[in-house]
Amino acid sequence: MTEQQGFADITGRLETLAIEVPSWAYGNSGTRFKVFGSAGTPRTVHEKIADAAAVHRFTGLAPTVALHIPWDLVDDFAALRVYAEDHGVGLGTINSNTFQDDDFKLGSLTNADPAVRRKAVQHNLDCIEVMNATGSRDLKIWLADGTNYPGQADIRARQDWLAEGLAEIYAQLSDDQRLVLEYKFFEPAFYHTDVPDWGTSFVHCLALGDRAVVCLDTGHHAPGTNIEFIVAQLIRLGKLGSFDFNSRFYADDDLIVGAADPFQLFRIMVEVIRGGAYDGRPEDGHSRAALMLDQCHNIEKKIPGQIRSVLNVQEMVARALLLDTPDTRAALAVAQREGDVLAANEIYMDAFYTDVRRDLAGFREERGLPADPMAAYLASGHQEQIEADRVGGTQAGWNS
Ligand code: PSV
Ligand code: MN
Ligand code: MN
Repeated sequence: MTEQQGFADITGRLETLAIEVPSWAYGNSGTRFKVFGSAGTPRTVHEKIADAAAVHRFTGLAPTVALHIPWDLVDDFAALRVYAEDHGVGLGTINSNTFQDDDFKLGSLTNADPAVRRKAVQHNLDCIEVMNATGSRDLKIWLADGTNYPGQADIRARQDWLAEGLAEIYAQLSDDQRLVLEYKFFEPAFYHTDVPDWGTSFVHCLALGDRAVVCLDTGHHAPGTNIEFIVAQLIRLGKLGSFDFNSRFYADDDLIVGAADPFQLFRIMVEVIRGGAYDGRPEDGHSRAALMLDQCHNIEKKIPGQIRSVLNVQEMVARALLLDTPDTRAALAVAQREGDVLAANEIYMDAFYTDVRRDLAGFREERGLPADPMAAYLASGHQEQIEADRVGGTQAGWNS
């Protein structure tokens, strides 16, 4: 098999790649040490959506943008939907936020105080109202809930409260909406977290029903965790709902996906494809996993940062699809069956090492897109234009 033939085999599947970008990637972000301002940063939700639309225009890869509530709160979400569609993108996942209100200091859905739990449930119900107006399918819940000290709280009772709160929220979803429960092993809580791992997310989703699924954020695991194994297992169980893609060197770094470890991104996409969660074959019980980004661009420009991110995903998806062409799949199956460890590994690594960049440039051109979206964006004058236009007002930040 030559590289050229291999690439020709995957273009149809590559065309279906869609990556959801987060509105908060366009706002200023930083660490607890400093949030740096940058020229051209959006001042409104509308400007964040316009930036997301620019990423889609140059890459053809990012047709939807996720919102975070209340960071992206507006009076009229139906009008925001029309605004987004006029710009060529749709509104995607609605992320609820119960981690920036003083009332949630000791927990939200898991708080010992029933009044606080009620407030947390209500916020999520409000988010479902937003979804009804935006036409969004997914409500994504990530909880900062946890404790810092052993004995601080009844960690078992908190699981029961969590189950009750989630059930109340789930009951309000329509038949075509999903609850997506994200896990994270630590931070901001340092002793225990109430949804720390895929197993905990899984058991809550299982109790809720078919439309409750797990979100896997690639930055939310202990170093050395075999994430692609979790991916394979969740797909087997029919519970992998979505990804929050980013990359990390140490903790939840939220860096550009594929920047730290492109091979890990490849391995993850191999399992997504292998499990049917890339193409989605509902007749075989496979639904597509939503591929989202959850990143912050603390020091680099935001739109180019997002362009680089979606291109990195496209590149690793292409290489992973190469492993799934009929001949290669058959050869790998033979090597695995025969216990030929080195041959199997060589076939796998061959796909990873295949340089698809030239083929991807041609693929884009054939579809009326720039061969090199990053260069085209930088040459377009768009960045200079928004930097000149967006003076005055308050720049949107990670929390506004
Ligand atoms: C938490 O670390 C998280 O990954 C959740 O997805 C939040 O919604 C997001 O980050 C905020 O950036
Ligand atoms: Mn996340
Ligand atoms: Mn995170």
